[in-house]
Amino acid sequence: MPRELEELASQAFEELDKISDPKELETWQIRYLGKKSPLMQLLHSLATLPLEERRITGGRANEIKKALETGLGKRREALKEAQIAVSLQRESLDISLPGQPIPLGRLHPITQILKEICDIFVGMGFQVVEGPEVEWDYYNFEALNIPKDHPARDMMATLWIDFELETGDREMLLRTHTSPMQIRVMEKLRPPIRVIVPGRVYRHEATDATHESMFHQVEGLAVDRNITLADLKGTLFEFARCLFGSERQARFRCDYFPFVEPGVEMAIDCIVCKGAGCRLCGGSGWIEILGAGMVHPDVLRRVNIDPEVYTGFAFGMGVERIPMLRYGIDDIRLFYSNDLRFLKQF
Ligand code: FA5
Repeated sequence: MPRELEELASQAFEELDKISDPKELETWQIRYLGKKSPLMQLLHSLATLPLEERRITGGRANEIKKALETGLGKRREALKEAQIAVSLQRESLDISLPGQPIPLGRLHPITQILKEICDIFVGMGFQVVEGPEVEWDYYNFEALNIPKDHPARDMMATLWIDFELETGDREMLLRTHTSPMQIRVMEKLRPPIRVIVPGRVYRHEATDATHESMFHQVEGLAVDRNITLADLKGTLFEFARCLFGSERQARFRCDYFPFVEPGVEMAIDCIVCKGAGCRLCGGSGWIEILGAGMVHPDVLRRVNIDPEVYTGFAFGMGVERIPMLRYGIDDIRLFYSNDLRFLKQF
């Protein structure tokens, strides 16, 4: 038996020296030190041996078992260290390499211009408020002197919300302009009022180079004693100067909106053709950016503001047309076509 034991031990050590993989080491452990291994079987059967043989064989078997266990521990440690060395080698970090650039997002050009517009008016003492995009017919039309069947409703093709009142009236819509906020603000605040309202508006119309079905407006409203058309003109011309610089031309012309009297439109000379006429300005040399006027006395009365005491001006500008004018962008649809090559320029 001792001879077989010695042979088993030398075979085990020989194999152990060659092991280079943790899985193989496990197999080795089962084979030589596992419950069913010859060595363990021998140790279990010692009791059946005669005393003297038991002493000699048992002593040597235990020595071999200990030596195998020590060898296993050492091999396991060596394999672990080798593994760490390999992964350190693989994951080595070259701190002299240049860093990976993190791609930075940016604000949409319309968000940027909205912020700029608001900053200019805040600098003039206006307060920024926001309102709902889903609006009642009353605020979008009725309270602004546009009753049902009024021809001015045709000026803004409306997207109605499929929602029926018990009366059968379809009275909810996507606001066609930011002017309903004039009423909402005057219902809440008493003069002096100076607010601007940035936000999205929707129209059911065919798109072209200067028209979108969803676009942005900024409404402005000032109500106080002694406000005149000169205040409106001064405010808007100063705004145009801040935004476009003093070399650009601004033009005021008469226009009609049922909720102002008198009504005007303001246009800026076309940056692309410098007034000669092109696709962007539809050949006129000018691009209309806003409608405006003095708040109609009937509108003031509707919100219990006495038009004999107070007057006000209001304006509503198309936001997309401003970066178009500034950068010579000749198609409004570029803003919403999600083309990063276009958007990344701003
Ligand atoms: C109005 O929306 C009025 N609420 C403006 C107003 C406010 C007048 C207060 C008086 C007092 P208008 O429909 O003209 O008016 O639109 C105002 C501006 O929005 C236009 O000058 C134009 O710059 C822009 N705009 C109008 N329709 C579109 C469209 N489909 N796409 C992009 N911009 C548009």
